[in-house]
Amino acid sequence: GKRAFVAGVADDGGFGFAIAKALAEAGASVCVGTWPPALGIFTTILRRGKLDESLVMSDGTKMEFERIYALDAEFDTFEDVPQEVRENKRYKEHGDISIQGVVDRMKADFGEQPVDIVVHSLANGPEVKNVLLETSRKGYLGAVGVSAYSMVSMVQRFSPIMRQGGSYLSLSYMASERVIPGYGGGMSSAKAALESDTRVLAFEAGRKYGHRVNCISAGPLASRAASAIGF
Ligand code: ZID
Repeated sequence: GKRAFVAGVADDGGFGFAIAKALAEAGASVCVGTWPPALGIFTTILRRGKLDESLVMSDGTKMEFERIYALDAEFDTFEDVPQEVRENKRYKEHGDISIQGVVDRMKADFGEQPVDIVVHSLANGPEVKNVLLETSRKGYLGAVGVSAYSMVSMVQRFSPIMRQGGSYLSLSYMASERVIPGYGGGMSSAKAALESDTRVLAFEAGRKYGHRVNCISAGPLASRAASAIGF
């Protein structure tokens, strides 16, 4: 069977959860990556059965996540994680929450080439509520770092542990191509970068590893992230 890693699942309301479920329905084992600040609540609601209804698959069985890894896609390696973040109460029990940290954990848990499908379903823009005209350099680079570079880093780091013929998917938004007021803080820039990077990464990772890289420009979904910005 195939194994998928879906980064960006912290409840049952977003694209990541829906994609994880569709992959499970198709017979894949599914591991997810969850942002440390959201991980405590996610595991609690899972444990208390609050997601049980959403977890029921079409054959009546309940989807199980094979693993839930703590992941902060702002960091490529543990060396990149600042001391104050390492010591933060939401982080310290999880150790290496970087992208490479998840890669290393998956190797330890499942062996040298444990994954076929990697889904990037995460984004964050600290200044998303600011129009671009009022976005700081820090806010802009923060949005691009978490929402776009994280995909570059994931393709770099997961490819050595991804089987031949494996596949990446990320999620974009049309605000990369057209002016959509309200999608600020450099998020429109991040999605433009993500889409361009998808083409370049598909070329490079296709040649180097035989892996595919795709990006879907999604329609509207009232996820936590979208609701937070009033979309
Ligand atoms: P979600 O809240 O389910 O997922 C986002 C996840 O990212 C959450 O679990 C966060 O905890 C996680 N996250 C944030 N920061 C980090 C970090 N540093 N490290 C690790 N994880 C982190 O929301 P979602 O399902 O909306 O988002 C999933 C993907 O879909 C993102 O890339 C979105 O940009 C993308 N997307 C969503 C929508 C939407 O409607 N929900 C649209 C397009 C793309 C969209 O906004 N018309 C109007 C709006 C839209 C489309 C059409």
